[in-house]
Amino acid sequence: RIQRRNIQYRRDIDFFAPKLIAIFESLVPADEEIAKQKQLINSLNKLISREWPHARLHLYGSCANSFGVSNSDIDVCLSIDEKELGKAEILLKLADILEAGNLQNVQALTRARVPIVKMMDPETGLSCDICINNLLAVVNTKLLKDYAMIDPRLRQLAFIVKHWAKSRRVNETYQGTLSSYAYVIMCIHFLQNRRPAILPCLQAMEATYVVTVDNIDCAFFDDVDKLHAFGARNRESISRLLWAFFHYWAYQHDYTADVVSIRTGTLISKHSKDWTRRIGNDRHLICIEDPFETSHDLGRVVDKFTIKILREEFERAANILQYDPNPTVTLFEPY
Ligand code: 3AT
Ligand code: MG
Repeated sequence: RIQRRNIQYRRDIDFFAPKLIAIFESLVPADEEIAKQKQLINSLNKLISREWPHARLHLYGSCANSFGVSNSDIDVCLSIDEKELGKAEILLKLADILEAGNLQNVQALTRARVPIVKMMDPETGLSCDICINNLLAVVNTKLLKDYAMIDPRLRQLAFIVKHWAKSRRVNETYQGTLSSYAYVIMCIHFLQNRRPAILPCLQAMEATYVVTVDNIDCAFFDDVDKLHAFGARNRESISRLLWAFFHYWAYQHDYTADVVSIRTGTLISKHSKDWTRRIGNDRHLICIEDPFETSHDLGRVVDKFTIKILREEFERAANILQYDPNPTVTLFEPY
């Protein structure tokens, strides 16, 4: 199936760049929405600190990594050092605190893969999920946010790819397709590997941010203000990049041998990670290494049926961007 086709861009490839930018802009949340999220976190922090003075809430996921579209749910992590209580007990107590604080639809899902409390704030209308001590997610949120500040084309590309994935229903991990987090990592990897490169590899640079979370050392260069001109030598438009992204995943990526790794900034081999065969439920049919939990393949949810669906969708997108007269409409047609 690997065709390694080197197709030339259509000659008018840049004509739809302004349309893509307009789509990106329509997806970015307004400042008021960001302000509402901060307001909610502040009021929740006050509620919680009465009961647990040392606990703190962190925003993570798309509301904090700068890849969130408007009206998405907000992801919150409670960091708490409670020796006596187990996670489930903390969640149940948290649910009580929130109910007493007049939050609505409070539900503790203690047996989910990632146990959370769900709730809705009637004042702002925002829904949020609170998990406990998932600090690696807080650190990977910061990594994604730092990458986004280096070159504006990362956010543009990732918003459009996420929008495409939602429209085509290939952003549903419980159905065997990829998470938003995985798509953003794929975009970062892609931009690290343009020539000239559009993004550096922050984890390969001198570390200015170092934390240890769950025995994993997380270290990367985070003084990204110094990198704002990093991608300037590459002048590719967003339409060219989107075209090349889908061409890569449709026709060039070697699914049998390669692992996408933003930690190293290059492709690494499945062989080196022992990801060449199915182990338990991990099938490794599309391999995307988590930047910190390096034994974690973000593609593990993909099975022999959904890999076909994904690859057909990559091909569909590549062909639309190559031939369709109205690519910015056809690309997002609902599945
Ligand atoms: P949406 O806008 O909600 O679709 P998101 O960025 O919030 O996108 P997810 O809902 O997929 O992304 O995940 C929320 C955060 O949880 C993102 C990331 O910090 C963390 N996360 C998600 N999946 C994983 C994973 N497999 N491994 C480690 N961290 C993850
Ligand atoms: Mg989310």
